[in-house]
Amino acid sequence: MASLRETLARTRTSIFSKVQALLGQSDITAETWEDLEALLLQADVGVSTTEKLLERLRVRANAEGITRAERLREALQQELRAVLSPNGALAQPDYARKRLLEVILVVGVNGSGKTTSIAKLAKRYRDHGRSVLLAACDTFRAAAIDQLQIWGERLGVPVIAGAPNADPGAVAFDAVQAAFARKCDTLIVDTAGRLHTKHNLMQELKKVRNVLNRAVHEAPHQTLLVIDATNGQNALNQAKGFAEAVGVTGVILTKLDGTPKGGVAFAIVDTLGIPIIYLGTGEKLDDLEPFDPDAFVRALFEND
Ligand SMILES: Nc1nc2c(ncn2[C@@H]2O[C@H](COP(=O)(O)OP(=O)(O)O)[C@@H](O)[C@H]2O)c(=O)[nH]1
Ligand SMILES: [Mg+2]
Repeated sequence: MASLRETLARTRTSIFSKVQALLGQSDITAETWEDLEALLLQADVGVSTTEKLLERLRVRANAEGITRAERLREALQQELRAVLSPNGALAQPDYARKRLLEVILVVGVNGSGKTTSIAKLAKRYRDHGRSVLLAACDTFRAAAIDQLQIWGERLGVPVIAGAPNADPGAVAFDAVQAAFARKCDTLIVDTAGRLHTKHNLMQELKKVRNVLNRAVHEAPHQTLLVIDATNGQNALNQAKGFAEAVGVTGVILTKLDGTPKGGVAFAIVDTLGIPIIYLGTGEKLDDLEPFDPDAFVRALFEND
């Protein structure tokens, strides 16, 4: 399993090492602010979150009499951490069994890493003693069903699937019945990320959600949105669509390992107001880790 430090290597070496250098042993000048803004934007922190961060730092610099760049760096790290954990509370994954059947709905655009993340989640829940069942509700592509079934076989986790183009709501319904019959306590539902139109996709996801909700009290108990970090700011617009259609309780941010756009994590939490629960750090089963805001910011500012 890759360390967070390795996962964020590209974001750090291409951008945050420059922030480090900028906020070194020197006095703050007008240029310091301009360069800092440019670097945050390059890291895909996004315009509104970058402005918010700079405003807070300016207020603090005035109030606390900060004139040295190295003190501004400390303040920046604090503010970055604050962005990632807005309520001060950590959104940690919880594997304790609280109900007969916990339903986790996973949504996101095609290729974002849903199916892979579901396999990783299934392994985690299983390793925590949970009995997992998977539902292949991405019936739009036959390959998507096969992919989930292959992961299921590798993990020894049952997969409920329908025929290609089957009604995803019907598959979801069957999966709930199968979960009860087999006394499984965790149902993870894979969904399509692309249909003929975005409207169709959102309608289909709402339908799956409603089927789950009618079949299991308060389901889905988690709705996780998978976001591909390499999409940077574009991912934010997609995310808004999913959040409006099905409600999203948490984000799995994938492919951080291959991108300098790791700053998108700040934009996601700040502009969507949705916590990041996990990071995808590679393509293997163990490449998923609970999101830790402090460790994340620390890894961005480590020395290479
Ligand atoms: N490097 C990297 N690749 C990932 C990660 N998560 C998924 N992938 C890859 O992204 C591609 C699409 O993943 P998939 O799960 O099929 O996406 P889906 O269409 O949303 O179900 C696959 O090649 C995965 O191996 C990650 O965290 N890091
Ligand atoms: Mg898939």
